[in-house]
Amino acid sequence: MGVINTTPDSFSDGGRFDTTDKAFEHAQRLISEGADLIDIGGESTRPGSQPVALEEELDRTIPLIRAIREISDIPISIDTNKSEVMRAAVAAGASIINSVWALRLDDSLSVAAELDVPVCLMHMQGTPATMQQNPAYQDVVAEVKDFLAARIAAAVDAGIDIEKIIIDPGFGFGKTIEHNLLLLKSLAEFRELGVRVLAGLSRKKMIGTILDKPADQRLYGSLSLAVMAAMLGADILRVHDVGPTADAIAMVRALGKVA
Ligand code: 8Y4
Repeated sequence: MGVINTTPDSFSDGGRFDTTDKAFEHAQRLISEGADLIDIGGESTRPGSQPVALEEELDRTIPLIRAIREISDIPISIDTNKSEVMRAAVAAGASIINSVWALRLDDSLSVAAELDVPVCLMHMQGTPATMQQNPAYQDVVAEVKDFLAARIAAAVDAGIDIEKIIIDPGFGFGKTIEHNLLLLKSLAEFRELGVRVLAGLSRKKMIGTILDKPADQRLYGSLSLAVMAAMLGADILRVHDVGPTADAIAMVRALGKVA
């Protein structure tokens, strides 16, 4: 899964068209590098980030989804927590909902069920604004697993087909570096919940902390974590660097093909 950020500060200081245009070019690049799906988000969920207004989020994502749909059949996931954005994105051609709130906000669970598309349910402790202030767990793996089991049950109850559910431990979302490492080490356990597992580790702070490097120098650290996650059974990797990750994962796959 290749990541496209549509927040203006991450791409340009120009207007809306400029931002959408650059995001579209980036999408074309990710597709050419071998992405199997593309994640589009219009609301920053970085630590400390503030919510974005509905109209702004729609403006950032919907024209981009339409533009990608005109050139490719690649599945598009919409990273949003607003049911209005879910509806508009699916109408525009998105086919997966990525919810860092695990569909806990407003009517998002029932709307996702109604839209009848695959959903990614992610664990987060707290809210994006405050989650990194004091992350605390008794047993991070057990608690994240219990949370995801409960959200799978809620989604199935709401009418979402179990085959359409993807879970994600939510690396960096209300977790210290030690919590993140414990979750990664135990990633294989999440498969016991019986649905596909997504891991988002690319360029994250844990890499920066361990390597003492800024976000633009975290490629090798990201590739190392992508290989580990793949070997531990992750089905989908959410990454910024699609081409390099595709090579790294092709090597993991080769290992899986020999006795
Ligand atoms: C540099 C670049 C440093 C990006 C940090 C970041 C996940 C996610 C995000 C994830 C799922 C991010 C929307 C955070 N992470 N969705 N979204 N899983 N399902 N930070 O791990 O990429 S945004």
